[in-house]
Amino acid sequence: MKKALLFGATGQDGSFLAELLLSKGYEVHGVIRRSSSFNTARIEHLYQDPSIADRTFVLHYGDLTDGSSLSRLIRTVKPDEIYNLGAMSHVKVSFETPEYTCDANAMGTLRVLEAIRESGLLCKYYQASSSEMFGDSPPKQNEDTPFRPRSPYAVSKVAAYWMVKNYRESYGIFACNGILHNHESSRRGETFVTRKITKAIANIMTGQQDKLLLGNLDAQRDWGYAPEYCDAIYRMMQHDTPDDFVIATGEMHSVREFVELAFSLVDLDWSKYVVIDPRYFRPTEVDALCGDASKAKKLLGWEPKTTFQELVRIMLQHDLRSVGLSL
Ligand code: NAP
Ligand code: F7E
Repeated sequence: MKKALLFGATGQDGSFLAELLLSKGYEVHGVIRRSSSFNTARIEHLYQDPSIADRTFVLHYGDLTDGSSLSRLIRTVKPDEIYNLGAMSHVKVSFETPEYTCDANAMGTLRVLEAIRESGLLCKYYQASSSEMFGDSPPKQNEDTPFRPRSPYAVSKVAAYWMVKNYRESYGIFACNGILHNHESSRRGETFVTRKITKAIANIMTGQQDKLLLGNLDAQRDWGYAPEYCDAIYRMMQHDTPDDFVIATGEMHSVREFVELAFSLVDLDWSKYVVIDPRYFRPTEVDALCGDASKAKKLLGWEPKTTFQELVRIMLQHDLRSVGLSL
């Protein structure tokens, strides 16, 4: 039985990846942070009691800012594969907490790579790189597009990306960068724009909210469906050579289009509810991200399936159901 160690297990992608690895027969070790409130909602359905002798899902406390916890975990779990999905992942918040963002995202990556090197384990490593690294490099972005990061988050991810490449080249570690464009689901954090919109519509429909405050409606993103992107992550780690891959749908839509479509599905006029609030503008914006995933298609046989229209419907349906409504 293969063992996987998963940083960011409580996040959107971590929860889907844990499900995928368990379905493939892995023993999955998830790393969680101590929090004053519960942060395990997305993986509660996977929980296995510690008294189960042959349990396949095990949670450990750890933190990417705590090097000794990382070394200890790698030494004791002895994973075959490490997936580093842990990060301070909110671009706007990274402008407020730049030092912490770089510590967790860039130094955190270095700490894990160094712990692998020092352990001498032959274990594979996946890095959650991001399309944000492309910044204002025009679309379509592929593996050869220059990085022009526009936020502390993006800078931290660029540093981590190069660290991964350096450890691959210097020490022969099987280490991959997945350069994923935006991917969403019903488990998306509620402060990211897509989920903020679908949650707000459910609240508006039940009279719990009357306005939706948003920032830049003109930004364009390439939005895919998170479970499919986790399948791409897994495929990268099973490929015969370690490599870097862009994962994307190749289709771009504006925030305004997302808003229009989501409100139209419940027959509401979005312009009556949406208010532009400059607090949600970013000091520097990334205007247009759209990926070219032809390398992943060719080498991994990966292709996106869920369309933009289906994605909006899936997310909205979930949030409506949670308040007793349906499309
Ligand atoms: P997410 O929902 O925000 O999850 C982030 C995870 O990282 C959570 O489990 C979080 O724990 C954990 N974490 C945060 N700081 C940590 C620290 N100091 N030590 C250990 N764990 C820490 O993000 P996601 O959408 O699943 O994305 C997964 C990864 O892919 C992230 O690295 C993100 O930057 C990257 N990415 C995401 C997208 C996207 O569109 N979703 C695209 C490209 C790249 P808590 O639950 O305790 O907060
Ligand atoms: O913003 C605009 C905002 O926060 C998308 C992360 O997963 O994907 C994500 O980063 C766009 C931006 O995602 C609001 O200005 C307008 O242009 O949903 P978002 P993001 O910044 O693209 C990348 C690939 C990652 O790697 C990140 O980890 O929407 N926008 N109004 C707004 N954004 C938010 N959050 N809230 C608003 O009210």
